[in-house]
Amino acid sequence: MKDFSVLKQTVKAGKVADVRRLVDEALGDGTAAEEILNGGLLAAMNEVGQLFKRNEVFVPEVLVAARAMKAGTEVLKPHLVKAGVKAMATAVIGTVKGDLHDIGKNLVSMMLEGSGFAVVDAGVDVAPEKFVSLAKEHSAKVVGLSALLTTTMPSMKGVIEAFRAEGLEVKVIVGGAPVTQAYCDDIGADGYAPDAASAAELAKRLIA
Ligand code: B12
Repeated sequence: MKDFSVLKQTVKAGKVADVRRLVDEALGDGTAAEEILNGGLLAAMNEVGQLFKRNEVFVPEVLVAARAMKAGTEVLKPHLVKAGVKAMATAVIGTVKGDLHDIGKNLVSMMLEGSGFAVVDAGVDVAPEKFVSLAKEHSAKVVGLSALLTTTMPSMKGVIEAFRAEGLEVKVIVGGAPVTQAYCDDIGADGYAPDAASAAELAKRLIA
């Protein structure tokens, strides 16, 4: 595995232009986009998450790092998507009603695209009816729901009920920091994944 320590440090420091340049250079050296994503950008964000948990950094630092990570992922995106060739199915993804957190949702969206899905991003604060109408409009096979607040998690159940009421054949997957496999089972979702890479694997498995 390539040494991504400089890239990780630069993400953590929030240096947007430098992150873009380093990602570009790594691609130029022939490093696979997925390796840069996992070993550099996501690894750096993961470390920031650990520091945040231990109260060694605070929300502003997390946001600054997330912005730099996002800039890096934008450089990678066309390469990740290219690797996935033709879209095998459409996925609709969004953050549930009342919830404005979108960093994790955007990562999942990107990994889904990287795995060959066409992704319709419903955005944040998405009402159940909106998920249903977008899934219908785009004939989605997978719908991804993200929630970062314990207060907005129950809205996931509402979305699942809305889909079941319509009798739509979609696989609903759920995730976000407070969501667990137990919660997924409890609300009758089709699957749960703890991170973006496993979310994409799960989605592929569910439609296979
Ligand atoms: C950044 C952040 C913010 C930013 C959001 C910016 C943005 N554009 O997203 C801002 C500052 C706006 C914010 C606001 C608030 N926040 Co906030 N925020 C965070 C923070 C620090 C990081 C979240 C994050 O982006 N993590 C990084 C990403 C990569 O991780 P992730 O989202 O978990 O996603 C991964 C997985 O969960 C999974 N995944 C995610 N979605 C999905 C979906 C599917 C389908 C699947 C399969 C997988 C999956 O894959 C992702 C990638 O690996 C967390 C703390 C934390 N440790 O989580 C608090 C946190 C979530 N926030 C919290 C709170 C309380 C708030 C506010 C209410 C604060 C306030 N008083 O105003 C508001 C709420 C606004 C709202 N209505 O949503 C609390 C929630 C507590 C709780 N028990 O509910 C937390 C836990 C902080 C804390 N310890 O108190 N926040």
